[in-house]
This record gives sequence, structure tokens and C-alpha cells, in this order.
Amino acid sequence: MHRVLITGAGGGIGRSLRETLHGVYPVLRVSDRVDIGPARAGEEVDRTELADRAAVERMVEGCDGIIHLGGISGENTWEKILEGNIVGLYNVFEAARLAGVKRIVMATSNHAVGFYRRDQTINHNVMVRPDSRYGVSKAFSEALGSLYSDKHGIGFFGVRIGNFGTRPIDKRRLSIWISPRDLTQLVRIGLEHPDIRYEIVYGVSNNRRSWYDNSNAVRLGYRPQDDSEPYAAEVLAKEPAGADPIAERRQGGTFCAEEYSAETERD
Ligand code: 15L
Repeated sequence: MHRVLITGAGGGIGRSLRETLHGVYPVLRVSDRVDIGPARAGEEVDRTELADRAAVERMVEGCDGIIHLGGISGENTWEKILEGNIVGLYNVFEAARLAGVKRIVMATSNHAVGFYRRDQTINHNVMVRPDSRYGVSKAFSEALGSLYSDKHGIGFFGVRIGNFGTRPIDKRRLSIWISPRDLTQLVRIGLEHPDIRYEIVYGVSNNRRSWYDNSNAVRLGYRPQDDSEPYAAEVLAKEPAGADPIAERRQGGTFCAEEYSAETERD
């Protein structure tokens, strides 16, 4: 990997990876639709709207690997999801194919599988079970990654990110939290592991309360350093009572409960 592109570099995860990957690859190209400040040594700064195909092609030109964080990062209207996470995503993949990009590390999400129950342990092989339009767009990214891997040989590493931050923020996040250093480790595996064709892993730390069997990540060398448990007592003491029963039962939490109108619950 000579030149690595981070899209969505102005967001929370993007700003963190811009720091932790500084100097790791000869050139880090950081891009967002908003101003993200000047380039530092070893950086190139780019400003691109993902819906603009020609601009996306310029953004991707010359890159060996892409960490795709750009687009909409939570539930939103169909129009916004369509523009950012479907059309914008497709533009990135097409530009990657044209530019001969070798690897795409994709920020997919726990919300691609958010309707699984919390008493279930799921691995990378379960069927998708999105909990929102946003979750559907992340499942779409995994399907598009599969197509571009099989048909065009682009290595795809889909990280179903739980919740990124310096510490877990509530009960649900005790099960899905990932620390900055653990996410950096996973992203580097996605870019650097020699054998990746198509892989799905969970972007979570070594949480004792995890809902995931993340053996696929471990197989590829992932050794997470952090665990949410030391924060558990403090987090649980602040947890408000009276949560929505659907949100409480399902891994995706409030993403499952929002707009919910089913009369009977699917198992
Ligand atoms: C996500 O996928 C979102 O990008 C993030 O903002 C959080 O909502 C996270 O999931 C979560 O489930 O906590």
C-alpha cells in the first residue's frame, strides 16, 4: 500500500484514523465533503461529494487502498441514504475498479444485522437482518463488495462496526464498543493481510458482553486489546429505566424500535 484514501475523513472515525494511520503508509489521502484542514507531511487533502461521479474518480485516482467511511452514518430519509450510501457508494466502487485499487476496507455496521436478538450470538455467516434504511444500505455495501471481489478481483474487508469511541456510552454499547486502537488494528489487517478476497468481520473490542462470534477476525490475526467491562458498573448505573421492549430485545436497539409497526414480532 503506497497511497491509502480515507473517505469521510472529517467524521469521528475518520479523524481518529487520520491520526493513528499518520506515517503508516507513504501517502494518506484524506477526503470529505467538508473542509478538513490543510495537508500535513505525508498527506493529501481532497474535498469531494460522493454523488459526483467525475469528482469521485479524481478522488480515487492513484490510490492502492480505500478506507470507505463516507456517506450517511445513521438512519435518515430514503433520499439521503440513496444519495450518500447507494449512489455515492457505487461511485466509489466504480472509481476503484477504473483506478485498479487493490483493497477496499468498508465501514459497514452492526445495523446490517441489527434485528437479531440480544440473546443470540451471531457470526460473519448469518443472513443480513437490517434494522433501518441505513442498515439496508450497509447490507448493500457488503453485496457490492462481493460483486467487485468476484468479478473484478478487488479485495473487500467489510467491518461491521459496533460503536466507536474512547469508552462505551451505554448498556447496549457495552456489547458492541470498539476502541480507536482496536479499530486501527482491524483496518490495517484489512489493508495489509495478503490473502483477503472477501471478508466480513465485526468491528468490536474484546468485550466480555459481546453478541458476536468474531472468530473470522481472529483467524485473520485480530487481537483486540480493549474490553468494555471495566466501564460496566459506571455505565449501568447511569442507564435510564423503562427502555422500549423492542429496542431492549434487539441488538440494533432504538434503530429497531423507530418506525416499528409489526403486530407480531419475528423471532
Ligand atoms: C452506527 O452504525 C452508527 O454509524 C453510529 O453512529 C452508532 O449509531 C452505532 O452504529 C451504534 O449502533 O451505536
